[in-house]
Amino acid sequence: MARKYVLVAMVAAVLALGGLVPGPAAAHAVLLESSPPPKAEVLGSKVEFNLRYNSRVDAKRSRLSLQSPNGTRNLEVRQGKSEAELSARAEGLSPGQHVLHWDVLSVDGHVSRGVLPFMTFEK
Ligand SMILES: [Cu+2]
Repeated sequence: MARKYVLVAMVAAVLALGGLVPGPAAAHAVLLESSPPPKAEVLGSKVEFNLRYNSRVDAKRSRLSLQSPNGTRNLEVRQGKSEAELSARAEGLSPGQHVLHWDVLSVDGHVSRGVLPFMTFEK
C-alpha cells in the first residue's frame, strides 16, 4: 500500500517539474535596453534607434515600423554594435507621439514583438 503512494507522489513530482522546466520559449528575444528609452522626449525630427536584446537577433529577418501622427513607415533595420543589437534611423518626423513597433527574430527561430513609445518636439 505504501509503495503505491510513493509511486503516485513520484508521478506528481515529475508532472510538476515538467511545468517548471523552461522550454525553448525561454530564449525569445527580450528587449533589455533601448535608445531612445521608452517614453523619451526627443528634440528635433531625427531619431537614431538602438535596441539591445538578451540574445542574438537576425537583422535581415526583423522588422521595425514607426507609427507616427502622419502615418506608418517601415525602417531599414541594421545590425547594431553587437549581434544582439539592432539599429535604425528615422528622419523628418513631425512633432507628436510616435510608436516604434519591433518584430524581431531571435536565434531560436521565434519571433517576439514589442513597442517603444516616444514623443518628438520641435527644436
Ligand atoms: Cu523562443
